[in-house]
Amino acid sequence: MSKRVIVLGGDGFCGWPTALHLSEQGMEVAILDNFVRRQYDFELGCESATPIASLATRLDAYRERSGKEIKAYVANMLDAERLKAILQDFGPDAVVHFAEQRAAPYSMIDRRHAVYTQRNNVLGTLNLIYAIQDVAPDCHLIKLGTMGEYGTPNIDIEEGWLNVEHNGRKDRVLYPKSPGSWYHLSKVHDSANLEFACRIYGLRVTDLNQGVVYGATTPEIKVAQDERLVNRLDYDGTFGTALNRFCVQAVLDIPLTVYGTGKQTRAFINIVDTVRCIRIAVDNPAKRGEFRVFNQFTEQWSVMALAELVRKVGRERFGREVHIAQLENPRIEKEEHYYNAKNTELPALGLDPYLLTEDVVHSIMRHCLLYKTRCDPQVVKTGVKWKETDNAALSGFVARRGS
Ligand code: NAD
Ligand code: USQ
Repeated sequence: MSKRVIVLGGDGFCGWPTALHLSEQGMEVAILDNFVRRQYDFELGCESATPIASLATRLDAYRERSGKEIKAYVANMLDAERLKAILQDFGPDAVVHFAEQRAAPYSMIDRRHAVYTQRNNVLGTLNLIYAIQDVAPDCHLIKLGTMGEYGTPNIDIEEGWLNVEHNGRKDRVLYPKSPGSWYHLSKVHDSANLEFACRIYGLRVTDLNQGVVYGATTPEIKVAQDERLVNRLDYDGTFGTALNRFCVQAVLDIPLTVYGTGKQTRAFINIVDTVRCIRIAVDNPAKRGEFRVFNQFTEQWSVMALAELVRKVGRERFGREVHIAQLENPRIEKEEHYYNAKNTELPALGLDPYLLTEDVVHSIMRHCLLYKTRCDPQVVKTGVKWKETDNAALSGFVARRGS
């Protein structure tokens, strides 16, 4: 019997390629999404660099190409009754939960966006805990957390838990968290709620603390060569993330937007490995009552080292002179810090990391070049400053008119 997996947030950047990958692996897959990610683009006046088809068109295209069906449920995680009915209808062995507002800058725009983010993420996950407990108590919840939950502590980052000795006594406690945005905090709250649900209801949960994801294409999308399956690629100042933004900036001949010194170090993972990690988690469920945490990243990079890599590939492979702009950092974050995070659990279960090389940057930049004429240089600017409590009033249309 093939496993039944529902991908919550399956219309998004990580969710769509994950749904395709799991289906190609022979699993019965369904997607739940309310398309709010597409709505944020309307709000911010930007859109994916790639032309993303509607979910209905994506699923038709996939059916035509593979002969396989992915079921779609249009629903909001905040609608607890509908969420429960969907889980009852589909009967999942595993739930993969991507369905949250995921941009740190978006959560820092103003009070309204902070409240929206925490409400959407924390209450959505709480509804899910209850739905699973009510109608699918044995199913495995695979929840996307983030490496940013830990912040940048001056000690090694463990995988979710920390063994401590205090006043002569020992215990195993959840690793202390010090995140850097209201968004990252929403993930911390989720993790605490999920650990509680495992203890009280005996849920089985894998919390995947994922690093920054780069790239856009996975083998399932590439092989099909059908533009209706293309994944989204965000490059704007609110939802765009470091390396993908730099690749788009390089092809647009805009200086790369390194914030501050660029010595900030983060954990990174290619989208190709994101989908593999999810499959590994599905194939190796947590035990009943277990709150299991994996750090889902493959390598650590400083922001400046990424920019230097893009500059080198731009010059040597594309003959482009790529400039690096060191901008005043709009965020409040340490720019020089210790960073050493563990990531041994997923490789121990079989992850063979697909690492970042000049060839990988070359292929991302080639992908960006295909869609260069769709990209708006204005959208690259960042408008959200951590210290301002009302970015919306300051800059009007946040993403487009920032400094
Ligand atoms: P995304 O915004 O592209 O996708 C999230 C999807 O969830 C969207 O399609 C959105 O419409 C949907 N969604 C949001 N709230 C919903 C709700 N209330 N009801 C139904 N659907 C809802 O984000 P992504 O980049 O694919 O990230 C997926 C998950 O992975 C997020 O939880 C994010 O925090 C986490 N993550 C992402 C990255 C990254 O670099 N992209 C890194 C680490 C962790
Ligand atoms: N940065 C720049 N220039 C840019 C964009 C970012 O220097 O143009 C810097 C930021 O200041 C930060 C680092 O790059 O130090 C990472 O920022 P990011 O925007 O690439 O990623 P982040 O805000 O951390 O969020 C992204 C995803 C989020 C996920 C997180 C994983 O949007 O969903 O949770 O990566 S992690 O960073 O491990 O928490």
